[in-house]
Amino acid sequence: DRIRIRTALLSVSDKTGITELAQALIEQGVKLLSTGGTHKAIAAAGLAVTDVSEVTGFPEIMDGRVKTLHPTVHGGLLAIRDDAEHVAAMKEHGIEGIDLAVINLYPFEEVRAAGGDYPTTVENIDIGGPAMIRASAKNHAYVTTVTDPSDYPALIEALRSNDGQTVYAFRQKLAAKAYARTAAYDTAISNWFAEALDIEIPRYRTIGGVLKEEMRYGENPHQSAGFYVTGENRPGVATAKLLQGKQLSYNNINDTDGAFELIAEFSPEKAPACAIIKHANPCGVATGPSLKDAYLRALACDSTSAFGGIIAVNQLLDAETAEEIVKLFTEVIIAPEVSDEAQAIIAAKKNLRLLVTGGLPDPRSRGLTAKTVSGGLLVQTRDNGMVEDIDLRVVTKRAPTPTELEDMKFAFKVAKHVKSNAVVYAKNGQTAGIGAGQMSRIDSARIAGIKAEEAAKAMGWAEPMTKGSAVASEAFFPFADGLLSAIAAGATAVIQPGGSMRDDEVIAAADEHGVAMVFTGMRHFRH
Ligand code: 93A
Repeated sequence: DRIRIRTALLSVSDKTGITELAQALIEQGVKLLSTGGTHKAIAAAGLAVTDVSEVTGFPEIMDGRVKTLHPTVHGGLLAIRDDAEHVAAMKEHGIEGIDLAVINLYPFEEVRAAGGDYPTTVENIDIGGPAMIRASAKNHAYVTTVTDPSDYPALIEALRSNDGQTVYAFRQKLAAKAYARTAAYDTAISNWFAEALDIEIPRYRTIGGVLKEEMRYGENPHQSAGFYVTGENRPGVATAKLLQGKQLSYNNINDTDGAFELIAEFSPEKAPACAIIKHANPCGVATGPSLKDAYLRALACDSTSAFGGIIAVNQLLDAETAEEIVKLFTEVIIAPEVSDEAQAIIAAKKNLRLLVTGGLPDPRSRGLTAKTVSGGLLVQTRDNGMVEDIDLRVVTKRAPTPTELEDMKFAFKVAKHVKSNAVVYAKNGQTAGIGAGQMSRIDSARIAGIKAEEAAKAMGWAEPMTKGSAVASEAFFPFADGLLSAIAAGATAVIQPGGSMRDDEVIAAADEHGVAMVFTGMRHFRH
């Protein structure tokens, strides 16, 4: 159960805490072996350390590509200490046991996240490190494997309190972590290839990440949760800078991601745009002549739900917009950039979190989404589909007017980010009513209509904005009823994927009411 550590191999890219650890190991009488850079760091602290090439009798070659990949090292890590044959082999080949491997890997994830060029990223694929981690972790009956500098204090404490020994349970836990580390590492490499080559999901494509922060709880207080970064080079909530406010919760992160991915659909070159999100669904989205107008127009759609919401904007957050935002209780703001003045205004609201991403994600770029099911993992490419003008097919007698067409496209973009069944009314680049997450499409259409009426009351408008609006449905109308409900609410133009068995019935209903309808041929389910 207890194994005394006599020899340790230290090979780390992240040198954090390495000299302190080396010092503590020496105090326990441990002999240290190390690779080039790590050796240099430890020796520079005046500590006794042997270069691993002295042990292997082989120099580091090929720019360090081969430094520890040697039978002397791997034999030392893998030998079963009480197996007569293994012991004989060690003797015969002059192999000494290595009882502790302290390894952290070339910073592949960091290089990838920083958008390193192809050859640099490839060169940062560590081979010897994972090999040693996996070897020593396999042999956890005898060998201790440490892959994370944050575990050094626990190791030091374990050795000090156990007379220089580690116990089996401790080594087991570290072994489990070791394989999680190499798995996450290889996942990052594989996903980087997929991204760089723009290829489809091959059989073994995986999802993995490195803990960014532990959350106080998950979706509910009795659930534990953590936020992991995958290293994907994509501006968003995972890599954003929190300029102020307390840590984001699990739900905040989920909602903020939804908000930012939605707003990224709206090019800042075309118009300032703002989205307000609640429970991962937008409760208002709008463009405007200014960002302030866009915010106010988004807010007008459903000012009740916007309370405690999450706001995303598609360009620099300016002072006049910030002035408006702080008037209402908001949980999080996420923006590509923020002006100093706007930041100062937001600073007055201590609890309001402000996230800055440095840019917008490309809605067309490939990526993965994942969801667990019992005993499985559902992985798919991100919904990066975007409907182009050329995809649109007018199916009614009346073609949409240019204004209707703009509103249709706007509404369909928003609908893509609304939980199914999604029905979105829009007018003049502003959502007029959003129906989300219902089990039948007609209910979503009705709810969106009701919300629009409530908004009109709240804003003191003569009529709901659905009058003369365009309506989008993220999937086809299976029956004419949903469409008729939208027409009753005042929609004059409809955009939907089409493809229902009853398309003819739906088209006939549209024609009967002089409504223009286009099919996109693309569906945006979101569950
Ligand atoms: O290029 S490698 O894949 N080849 C190796 O044989 C090897 N052995 C250790 N990279 C290798 N390492 C890695 O070097 C370790 O995982 C660690 O990240 C790094 C430490 O190098 P240095 O001590 O020279 O800074």
